[in-house]
Parts: sequence; C-alpha cells; structure tokens
Amino acid sequence: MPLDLDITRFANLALDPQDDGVWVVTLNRPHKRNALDLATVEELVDFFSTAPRAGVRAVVLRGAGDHFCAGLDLIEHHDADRSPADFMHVCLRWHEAFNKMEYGGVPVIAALTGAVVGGGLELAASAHVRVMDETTYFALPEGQRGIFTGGGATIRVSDLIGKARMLDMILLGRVHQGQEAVDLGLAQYRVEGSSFDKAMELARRAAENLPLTNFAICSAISHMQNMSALDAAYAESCVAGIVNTQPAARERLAAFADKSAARIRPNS
Ligand code: 1HE
Repeated sequence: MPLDLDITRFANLALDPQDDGVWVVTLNRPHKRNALDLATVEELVDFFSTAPRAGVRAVVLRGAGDHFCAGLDLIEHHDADRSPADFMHVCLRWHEAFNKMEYGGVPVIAALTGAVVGGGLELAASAHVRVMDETTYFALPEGQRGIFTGGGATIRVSDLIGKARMLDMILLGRVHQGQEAVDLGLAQYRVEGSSFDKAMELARRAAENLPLTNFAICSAISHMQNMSALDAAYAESCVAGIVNTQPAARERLAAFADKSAARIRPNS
C-alpha cells in the first residue's frame, strides 16, 4: 500500500515533488550552512524510509544557500556534552538515514555546491550520483576538530576514493576540488553552470526507468558489494529473475525486437 509523504511534517527539509515523480529535497538550514543536527537526521530517516513506498521515482538532494552541508552540527554537539553512549546512538541514527538512502531503491542524485565536508561528505557519499559545480569542495575536517567520522565515511568515502586518500583527507585536512575531485571519484559529474540543473536532468532521466529496475540498481548493487563474490552472483541471479521478467519490461523488450527502440550509439 502506498505510504503518505505529507510534506508539512518536515521542517528542516524542504520537499518539492515534481509531476514526473522526481522529488527535490533541500537541506534547509542555510544559516547553519545546513549542518546536520539531530532533528534534520530524523527527517532524513523519515523521508528516505517512506520514499520507496510513496511513489518517489528519483530524488535530487541539495543544500539551501551556498553550501551543500557543513557536516555534524558542532554547536549542538558541543552544547549537548554527550556521553559516549549518547553519541553512539546519534551515529546509529545517521547510519539509519544514510542506509535508507543508499539501500532504499530510489535513485538519489546529490547536487553539490560549496562545502561538502565531514558529515556532509558522508551524506553525499550515500547518494547514488554526485554532481559538483565550480564552487564545490570536499574535506574531512574531523582530524582538526578533535573528533572522528561517525556517519559512514570509513566505509563510503574510502569506497569512493580508496583508504590512502581518505586517510590523507582526514589526517591532514586535505581539500579536493575541481577536476581532481572528479578524477578521484568524489563526484561523477562536474558542471560549469548549475549542479542543481544537471542533477534534475539526471534525475528525470533515471525516473524514466521502470521503478523495479531502479529499485534493483539502487539497492541490490550496494547489498552485493557486501557479499562474497559467490553469494553476490547467487543474489544477482535472484534479483534478475524478478526484475528481468517483470510484466512492465515486456513493452520495452518488444520495442527492441520490432526495431522501434533507440539503439545505443557513441556520444557524438
Ligand atoms: C555551523 C557549522 C557546523 C557552520 N555546526 N554550526 N564540520 C566542520 O568542521 C565545518 C565547519 N564549518 C565551516 O568550516 C564553515 O562554516 C563553512 C566552510 C561550512 C562555511 O563558512 P562560512 O564563512 O560561509 O560560514 P560561517 O560564518 O563559518 O558559519 C555560518 C554559521 O553557520 C555560523 O553560525 P552563527 O550562528 O555564528 O551565524 C556557524 O557557527 C554555523 N555553522 N558550520 C554548527 N558544522 C557523525 S560525525 C561527523 C563529523 C563531522 O561532520 S566533522 C565536520 C564538522
């Protein structure tokens, strides 16, 4: 049964559903450079838990203002003076949100601008596609702040750029930007204009795929990365058994068979 995504229950996220099923999700605390406080993380959990069953076809995730996300709300963390157990539970909520994003089955395209730092990079790394513009830069300031990553950077950032480069970023505060960031794998796209416009274009294209196909792409691949090759191959065959025989695919396959479907050509 479809779930309800009532946008009025969200305060720190601004939600803007489009006609084609693409939802624009904006981190909406620009006065705090979209730092992630607990309330925002709970809204991310809520949205990304609900989206796969609410008819959301793709998500563009962006930050209001000049910066995508300044990471952990350091002021909230400072003022709360948390115990180790408290902060472990904070991190578990971050993981809940980011896992729902990565494994939820709905394509998430991050439109990056300005600072994508600390927990902001952990958030961006949980998206399936990252688009950066000329203002975007990536860093892990945890080393200098006297803290450590707690939102999955050890897994996702090292998956993107490798352990040695992640160590360099967090130990030495190295900042990556421009083409170098794309070459390292921090973003798949870099645009001179608006990363949001490009992300919308990509999200609309992804939303044209069948939802069950996108579910497999944006869930199964991540799950299979965590398995042995033997188990991943088995799981892949099970997923393909379901997805590749879905009734909705017959029309597309028939179009290929009757030569009305577009052929794949190199970029001109
Ligand atoms: C914040 C935060 C924040 C800004 N928590 N309030 N993250 C960091 O180490 C990054 C910290 N932030 C910055 O380096 C800069 O703020 C920015 C480069 C992102 C933006 O600079 P700028 O000059 O545009 O803004 P600003 O003047 O530094 O900040 C504007 C306001 O946002 C100010 O509040 P105000 O009330 O004084 O106006 C800042 O305090 C506030 N602000 N960033 C709280 N992060 C699960 S573990 C994850 C571990 C981490 O994420 S560590 C990385 C933390």
